[in-house]
Amino acid sequence: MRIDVLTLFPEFFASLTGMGVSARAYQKGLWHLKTWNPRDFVHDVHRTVDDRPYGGGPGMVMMAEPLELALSAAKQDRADRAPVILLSPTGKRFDQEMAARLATSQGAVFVCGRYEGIDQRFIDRCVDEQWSLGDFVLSGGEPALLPMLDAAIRLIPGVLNQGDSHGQDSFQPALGGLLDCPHYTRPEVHDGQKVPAVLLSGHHDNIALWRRQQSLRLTLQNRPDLIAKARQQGLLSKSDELFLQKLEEEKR
Ligand code: 4GO
Repeated sequence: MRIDVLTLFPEFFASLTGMGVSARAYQKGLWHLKTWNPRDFVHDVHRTVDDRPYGGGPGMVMMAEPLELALSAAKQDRADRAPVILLSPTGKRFDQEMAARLATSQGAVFVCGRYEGIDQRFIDRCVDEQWSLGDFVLSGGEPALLPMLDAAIRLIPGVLNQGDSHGQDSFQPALGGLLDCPHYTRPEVHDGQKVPAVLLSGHHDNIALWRRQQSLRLTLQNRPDLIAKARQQGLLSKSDELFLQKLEEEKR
């Protein structure tokens, strides 16, 4: 996965290349990153990358030309047909499935906006897709892109050392798209709070059932939309349905 980013703030991405799982994977060459600063492609005295909006209104708009020059350089350097993806609150909502697809792809060229936004002519001519992290407005595309890249990088084969420790993550197909269950480690008693006894029992079927039911309980409580989706996709067993019915009855 090769990631190119058009950004006025390349330093944002130092956290991914410098710390934790993503940094180790970066050092191992499991993913690549190159940033392109539109400011490096303009040569007027003030190295201007923004201007006032036509039609008036508050704030500034990123100019098309510096972005196009930066994008041309990135595309020439990649020499593939990777999609150009703009981070925007009006884009398609990012999810685990998009992370997984990105992780096993050639990668993408991401465009991070600043100020009030980007000249629409750049978007019309150059952008293939628009992605959103969620229903909120940020001061730039960079803080939306960081978590998306983190989510994808940890899914690249070989990044997480233990077999596939992400098969059991929230939203992964193995869990039927449900939320993950709670986790516990030593000590057995922490400040009077015990670890649930079933997890100490060594009875693997009972443990699997408890975890599944915890996932169902948590998902019904916090994300009933995901229960409906799992049901639609035929990912809930007869035993899942009976347990959900019991939970609904407890509520009444
Ligand atoms: C992306 C970009 C929110 C998102 C952004 C999001 N805000 N929800 N702000 O993914 C153009 C200038 C958009 C600031 C940018």
